[in-house]
Amino acid sequence: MKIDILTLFPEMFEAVLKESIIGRALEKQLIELEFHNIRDYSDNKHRKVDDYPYGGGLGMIMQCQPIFAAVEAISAKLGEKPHIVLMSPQGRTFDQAKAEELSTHKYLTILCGHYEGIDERVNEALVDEEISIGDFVLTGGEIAAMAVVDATCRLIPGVLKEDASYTEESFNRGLLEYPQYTRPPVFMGMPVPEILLSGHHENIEKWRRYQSLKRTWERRPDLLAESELSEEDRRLLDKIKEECK
Ligand code: 4GM
Repeated sequence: MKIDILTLFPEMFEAVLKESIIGRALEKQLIELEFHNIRDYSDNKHRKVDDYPYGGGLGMIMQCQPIFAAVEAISAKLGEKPHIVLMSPQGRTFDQAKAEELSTHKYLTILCGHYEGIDERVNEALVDEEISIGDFVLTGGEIAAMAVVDATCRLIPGVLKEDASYTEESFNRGLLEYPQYTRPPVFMGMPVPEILLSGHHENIEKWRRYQSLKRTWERRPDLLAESELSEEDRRLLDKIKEECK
């Protein structure tokens, strides 16, 4: 998969995406990232990329011309039109299912906005979908784009040590994770739950499933409606609900 990123601040990405797991995936050429400075595509002698909004109002709007030119250059280099995503607070909220969908594209282009927004004709003519990482406003789309790139790239086969599909498509899917512990067994008087030290794998699996269900019920009951629950899960859930009365 290749991801092209259109931004006014390409330097913002470097420190974040060259690190750790994504950095290794880049080295192994499992993914390719290319950053494009929108300003480089401005046909204005002052490299201007924004202007005042028609009809008046506060702030500046990103102009069509540099963005159209950048997309044209990317498409020409790829030999086809990539799937184009605009990061924006007006988009559909990003989630794991969207990350999985994006990870199947050969060519993805992510457009980061700035200022008070982007000329709507960019949306109409170029953008395939608008994505938001949550209901809040950022000064630019870059931080949102980094979250999308990270969540998408870790799903590409070979990027994680263990295949993400192994943990994420397994039965824990759709529920919150159970609590985890590592050494030492007691830290500042706080012990690790005894069952995890017992070596009894069947009981450990049961305990973890119970903890996942409990957390999901307590913190994100909305997720339970979408998750696939077994008879045993429903029995455990009834017990959890009974206990918190
Ligand atoms: C307006 C239009 C994304 C503002 C396009 C971007 C929040 C998110 C911006 C833009 C952003 C988000 C820049 N703020 N919630 N600001 O994903 O890219």
